[in-house]
Amino acid sequence: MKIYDSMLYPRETSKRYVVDISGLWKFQIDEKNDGYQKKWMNGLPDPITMAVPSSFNDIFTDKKIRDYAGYIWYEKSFFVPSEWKDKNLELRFGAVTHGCQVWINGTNMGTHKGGFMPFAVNLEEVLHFDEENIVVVAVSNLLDFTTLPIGRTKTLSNGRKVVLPHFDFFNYAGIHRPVKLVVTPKEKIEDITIVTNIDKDHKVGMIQYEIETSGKNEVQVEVYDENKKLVGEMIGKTGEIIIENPILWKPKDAYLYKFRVKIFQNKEVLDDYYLNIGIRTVEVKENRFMINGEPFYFKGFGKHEDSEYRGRGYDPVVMLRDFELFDWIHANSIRTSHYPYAEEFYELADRKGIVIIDEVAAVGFQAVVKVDHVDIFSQEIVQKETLNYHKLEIERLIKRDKNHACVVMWCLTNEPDSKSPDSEKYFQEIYSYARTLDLQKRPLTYANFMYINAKECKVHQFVDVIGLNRYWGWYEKAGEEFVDAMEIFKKDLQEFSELGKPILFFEYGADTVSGIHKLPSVTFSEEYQVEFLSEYHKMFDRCENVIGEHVWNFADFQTTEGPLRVDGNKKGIFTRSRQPKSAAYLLKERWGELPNNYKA
Ligand code: BDP
Repeated sequence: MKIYDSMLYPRETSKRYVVDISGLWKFQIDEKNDGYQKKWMNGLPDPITMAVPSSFNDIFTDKKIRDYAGYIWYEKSFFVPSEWKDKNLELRFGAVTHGCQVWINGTNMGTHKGGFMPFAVNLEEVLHFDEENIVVVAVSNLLDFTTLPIGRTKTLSNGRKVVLPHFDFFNYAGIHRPVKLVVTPKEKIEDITIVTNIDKDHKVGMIQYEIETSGKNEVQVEVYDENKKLVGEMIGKTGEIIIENPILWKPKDAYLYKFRVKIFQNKEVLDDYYLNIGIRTVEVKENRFMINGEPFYFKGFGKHEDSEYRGRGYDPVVMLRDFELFDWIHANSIRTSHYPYAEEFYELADRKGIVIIDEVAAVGFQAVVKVDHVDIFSQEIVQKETLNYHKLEIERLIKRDKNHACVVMWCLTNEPDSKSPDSEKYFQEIYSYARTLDLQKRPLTYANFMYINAKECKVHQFVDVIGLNRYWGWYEKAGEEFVDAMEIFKKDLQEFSELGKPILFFEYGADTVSGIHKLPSVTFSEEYQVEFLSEYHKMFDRCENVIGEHVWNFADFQTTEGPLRVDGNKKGIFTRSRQPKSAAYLLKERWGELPNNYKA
């Protein structure tokens, strides 16, 4: 196989090397859609310079390029020394949005569908050692009913194609995450699966593990504590390691053990790899979400990977600033709305004790706007192709993120048209499939659309935690009618609580243009956002089943243009440049006071 999913995070160890080939690449837009025919895979004819990782869109001043729909091409040269001839060599892409085809030295390596997951190409048969190698990537940003997220393409009167996302974030595209040359031994560790457990008194921690390697040699596992002291070891590809008096991984109080795996042949080490793992348990018990046997209350945000110029491209500076702000505002959790984030985000969340609800890019199932009055779940293509692809993306997500202590729940869709009769069989299949994949048996959730109430919704029956996205008082009865909005909200919440499951607010918020102040408040002012959130908090405090609050959104973010959007979605508690609006101080105060086990 020349192109394949690559879920183990690339790390340097005594037996592995990683060379980051991100930076400045060659770039060309395929405006005439003839790059393939004109053999651009052998080298771009008229390239300009492009940053990797980044979205290409916001680098340009030309609107036609920013909004371009179709193929964009990237090229880069790299070298590999002949000293590495006996190694396994691959080029690994953290994520390319939304799909691509890759060539190495003119050889077609295959295609990858999906914009948020890592994949690699094997260089073995195509590489020129000690000479220049060329990688060319043709990237598509097109959307349809079988992509995740879902959208469509529209042709304007002048013949130009534009993408019509069925979702409320800009359709950024490009090589969004780092590209790395990964050098590993021929016989290597392919996969590790960890399940941790603790006894009732928290005196004994258990680490069950399964390791896959590409060969037959013996595997040795060592567990080190944070003082680098060896606290457990074992020989064999599967087993259980007992840790006496373990220090547990807790929200905002993380502790990580180093789980080191080596392949041995006689006394020689063939491969060496490690994971940073936390010992913790998660489960839903009646109407509570338990971490380490104790009820947990979620305080935090739905977010986006979004920042100026970079668009959706990974940037460690932006990521670190975001984590700094999570601490400042006393947030303990994040939902990776509306797609899986860069792997580095989860590594840091493990370290910082930020709890993650990990979401697959299944957004755009037409609850918000019924384009052309189409009931999306009644489409044959959706029930077949999209369903299978949705399952594949869940499988990939769980495979990539299964060992992160920070990940406590999987969110398998955002705001689908769950009123549609055909949504029921679709999601029955999705949820029952997902339950077979995670050995940690993490709870499953979804985000319900506000216009589909508890009686109409056909999805909540399949989940462990009901996620609600609510904008009563914004899209419905905003401003002076707010009191009436709260009456609708009360009834709506009451009906969902009667289902007896835990309820997590995944979205609530109001667009707020930073700097607009008005007394008394008006919509879009900072005062209105503060009042809006305060009224929602009263409802959450009164409802026994509410186990958490994630404000929409952490920061302002870019969307498609339209009359409801002022240079993007302005529901951020922070501006797009990560500075606080007034509501940030309200949340800081509230969340500083609410303990992690609020409502225990
Ligand atoms: C919900 C979506 C989210 C939007 C938000 C909003 O889940 O992506 O950005 O509402 O309208 O429909 O602000």
